Amino acid sequence: MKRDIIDATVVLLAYSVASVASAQTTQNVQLSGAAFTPANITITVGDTVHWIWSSGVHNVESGVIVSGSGQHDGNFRSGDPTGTVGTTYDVVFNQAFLNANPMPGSVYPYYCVVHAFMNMAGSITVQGPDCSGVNNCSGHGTCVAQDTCNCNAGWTGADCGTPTCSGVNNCSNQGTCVDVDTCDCDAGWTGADCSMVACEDVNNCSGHGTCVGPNTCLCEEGFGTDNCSVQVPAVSAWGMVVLGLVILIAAAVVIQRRFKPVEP
Ligand SMILES: [Cu+2]
Repeated sequence: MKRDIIDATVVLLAYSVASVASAQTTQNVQLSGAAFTPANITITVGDTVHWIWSSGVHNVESGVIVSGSGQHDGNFRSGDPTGTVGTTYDVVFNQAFLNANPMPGSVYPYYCVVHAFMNMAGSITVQGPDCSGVNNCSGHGTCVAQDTCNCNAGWTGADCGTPTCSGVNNCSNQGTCVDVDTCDCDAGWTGADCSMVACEDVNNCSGHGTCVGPNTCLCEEGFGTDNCSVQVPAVSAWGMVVLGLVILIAAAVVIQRRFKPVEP
């Protein structure tokens, strides 16, 4: 019992791996009596339809039956009718075929010319490739093959889910690209491309300095600390003049006292 479950699991796993790995498949259609079996099939771009003559005299011709007779549209034809059992005919419905033989909705009707009067007909509906494995290209690209996206400008990644910032110098390596050409700049940097210095973490230099580096202020005279918010004593020009005068007067007094003539 347990062994059976394990075996079934292995088979299921092998099957799912195989169905993922083989992107392009072949669909068989039997020709017998006065019918194609199965008559109407849906395939994916790149798939092959493989017709097999099982019994009777038939051919495969694209087109529709009008009033019991086939109207060939020129898309594909197996050749003249044959009754040789085991005869096969293949058509690969790849993108090149679809481009060369476009049909509304990529639906390809066909018939057997011998049994058109008995309405022996079929159709092949060709669907685009499936990109559900890559989030359907995230709405930012075109599914060009099984789980293969062609991303729109501004987007990258297997699922086209990653924005690019090539239009803003990739954020100058000083920020994170968060949307198409939209940067979230690192601390100390600003601008669309994060190339300009910012001082937002040092109160923009408190209005008393210049931002000269990332969160680095050059304070104007009279202000100090990292954010230039603290007033510091400044030696002004007038201060220097007053200080000079005081020194001169003091020196004069000292000199006068030293060389003062001795009182008789
Ligand atoms: Cu036929």
